[in-house]
Amino acid sequence: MTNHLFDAFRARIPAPDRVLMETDDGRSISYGDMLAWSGQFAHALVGVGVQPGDRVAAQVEKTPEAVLLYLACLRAGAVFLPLNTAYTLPELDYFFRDAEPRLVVCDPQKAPAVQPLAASVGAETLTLGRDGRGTLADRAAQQRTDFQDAARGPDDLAAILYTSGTTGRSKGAMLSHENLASNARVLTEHWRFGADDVLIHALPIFHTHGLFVATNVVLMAGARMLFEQKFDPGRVISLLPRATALMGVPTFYVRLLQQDSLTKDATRAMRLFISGSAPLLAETHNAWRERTGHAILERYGMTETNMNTSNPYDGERRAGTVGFPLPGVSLRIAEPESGKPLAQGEIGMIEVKGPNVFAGYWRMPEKTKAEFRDDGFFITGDLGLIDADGYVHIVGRGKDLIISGGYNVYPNEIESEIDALAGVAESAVIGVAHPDFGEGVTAIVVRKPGSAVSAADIAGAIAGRLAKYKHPKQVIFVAELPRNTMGKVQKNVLRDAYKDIYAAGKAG
Ligand code: MLC
Ligand code: AMP
Repeated sequence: MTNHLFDAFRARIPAPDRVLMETDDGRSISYGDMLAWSGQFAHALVGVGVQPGDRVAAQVEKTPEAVLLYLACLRAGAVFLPLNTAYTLPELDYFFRDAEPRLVVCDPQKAPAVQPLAASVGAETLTLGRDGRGTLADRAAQQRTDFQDAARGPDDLAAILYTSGTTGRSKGAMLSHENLASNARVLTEHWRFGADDVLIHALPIFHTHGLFVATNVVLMAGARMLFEQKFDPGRVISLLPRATALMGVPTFYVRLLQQDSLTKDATRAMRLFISGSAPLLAETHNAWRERTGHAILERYGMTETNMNTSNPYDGERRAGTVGFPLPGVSLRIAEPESGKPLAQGEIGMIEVKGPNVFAGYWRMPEKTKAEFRDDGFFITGDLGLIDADGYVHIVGRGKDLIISGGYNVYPNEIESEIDALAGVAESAVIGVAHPDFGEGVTAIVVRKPGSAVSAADIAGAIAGRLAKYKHPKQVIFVAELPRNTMGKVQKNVLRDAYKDIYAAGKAG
């Protein structure tokens, strides 16, 4: 029997005693440990009734055990559903109702609050803590290490990752074994990862970047990762002499550049710095090259598509561009409304097709249909152009999305919460250039006549309802919102009016 993705990882294991992960608290986990322990975790999943196709939702801290849980899901044929640790209970409740998991794994401290939500959709709850301990780990420890992997083909689901919706509800992007396997294989080859590579892994593992780009590439290469629970610039610099590669969001590079200890000498052992998830400013790219002698390799992807483009390994890594379509990925620029392909150099909608592109949104056939063209191209919502040398440039977003420190924030979700307050007439949430997070979530609010609703009232109302990274960094009160002749709020006018509020040195 074959298990499409896990077999691919298994085939790349260099030797059982080779190290897969070294943690910041001094643990070392070998490939042999990974095989044995993921087998134990898989037995534990089956033991609570998880069957192939069942969803396993996990809101857990970053630990080696969390990676074992992901691998155990693959091996048991379950669909892994990782959730941002910042999500609040109302957010979790939505995901549980929508995905109907068989099992929910959460932090022991959160279990009393999470368990009733899980039970309401018929899910079992097990725990896994920051120290890698909990009821899931306890059960796993009692299991056999050999596990007969469930048969899973290329089109079977491996994971569901939720992306916030432009309007209304979050959508679960369904990713198949082949979506993940094909992308990991292509990236491993394109970026020349091999068994001697050591990746500094400081990203969270509940989104595409940290889980599928970083972890899957390491597994596909039989490489090693220095597995950091959290991004700490000083620590990352201290690890550079022992590593060969780093993957990060632009905020990582901005913060690393603030460290005096970032020097050419400190990066001498490194062969590759990769950035993605949000635009890397040309200014950051240039400062990095000047300081370290390395050109950051920028790539472009999204939850629904995995990675679409990458700057070249050999050849010019062009600042402000995301490089070329990856092997096997077709990319075109089309007129947003009609989908008519545009000529080279023209700005339009970026559309992609390939084995990397997801299988659709979970239980949303209409939404899925609306985001694909008839010939199978996925409409990314990103606006771009292809220059004369073939480099793809992202020039904006058709979708109303803010990216803060690599996390996506949809204004609609925050506006709904603010507008629900008694003293608020209306609001517009925008992204404003921010020196650290790239964009800062900013709320522009109109009070109802006579209302004295304050920024603190708004913060208080959102706390506990929305994940912290979605909270406005500033709230600005205005008499009215600018509108066009159609009555639509002109967010571009607002973005322009407030473009300097986070300029270096200012509050926020
Ligand atoms: C934390 N905070 C954020 C934030 N991260 N606010 C806005 N945006 C963010 N990204 C909040 C904290 O809750 C805290 O609030 C305050 O900001 C300062 O926290 P911090 O200590 O400075 O933040 P830190 O924990 O260091 O986190 C920053 C970060 C992190 C950049 C390291 O956000 C991060 O790891 N980002 C990576 C996201 C990622 O992996 N994206 C990939 C998505 S996949 P307070 O009020 O308590 O002070 C994808 C596809 C693709 O996009 O192409 O890859
Ligand atoms: P997510 O839905 O979290 O996967 O975020 C995907 C979005 O992040 C894409 O649609 C882009 O808007 C953005 N993105 C990812 N990588 C880059 C990049 N290198 N440059 C600009 N935007 C990017």
